[in-house]
Amino acid sequence: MKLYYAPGVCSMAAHIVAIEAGIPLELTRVDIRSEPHQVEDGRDLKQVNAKGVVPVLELDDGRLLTEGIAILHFLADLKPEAMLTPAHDSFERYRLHEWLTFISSELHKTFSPWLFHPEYGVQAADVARERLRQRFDHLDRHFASESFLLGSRFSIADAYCFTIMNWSKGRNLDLGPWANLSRYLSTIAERPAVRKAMVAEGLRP
Ligand SMILES: N[C@@H](CCC(=O)N[C@@H](CS)C(=O)NCC(=O)O)C(=O)O
Repeated sequence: MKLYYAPGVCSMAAHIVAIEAGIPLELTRVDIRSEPHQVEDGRDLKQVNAKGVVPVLELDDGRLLTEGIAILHFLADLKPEAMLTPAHDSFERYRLHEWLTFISSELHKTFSPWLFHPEYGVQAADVARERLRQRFDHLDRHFASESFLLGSRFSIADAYCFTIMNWSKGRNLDLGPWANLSRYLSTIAERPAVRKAMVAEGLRP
């Protein structure tokens, strides 16, 4: 299987989950700063995914899966023994969806595009930062008593949350005031799978 990725962006969640689950992935790098976004083999990303974004998972039979959350579920379901998602018939499964939706709509799409595209302007960036700070409050309250988003066990939601929260660096969002959230992120950063993914993507030595 092949993961189309760009270093440090939302595709890193799928990369982390694959390593956590012991699923070998071939990594195909995409330059999302170039226009059009160029795949390392020279193709325009839109030839792979008409939506023009990563992540894209290419299965061995050639089928393509897009949308990060769908890819995270797919990978976790390939290796249920890794227990990266709660059982299908459990209430916890809905908690997982609750967190994944929160990360996607409240964190991911508030960081990006508002804090990544200067053309939106300083005012839009300030509004986005304020919205994010409120979301950080919510996470910080949660991590006052819980180790992971689902309580005591790491899940695909943590891989996604860590990946997006890692964008705070360099976005004028000092996480100092959110001590519980900061502790959580430091713990996740030291997981072997997370370290391995970050090293492979050139984010740490
Ligand atoms: N809805 C998509 C969004 C993916 C997305 O926003 N990918 C970003 C990187 S985090 C991207 O490829 N951006 C390039 C662009 O917008 O041109 C998902 O959740 O997978």
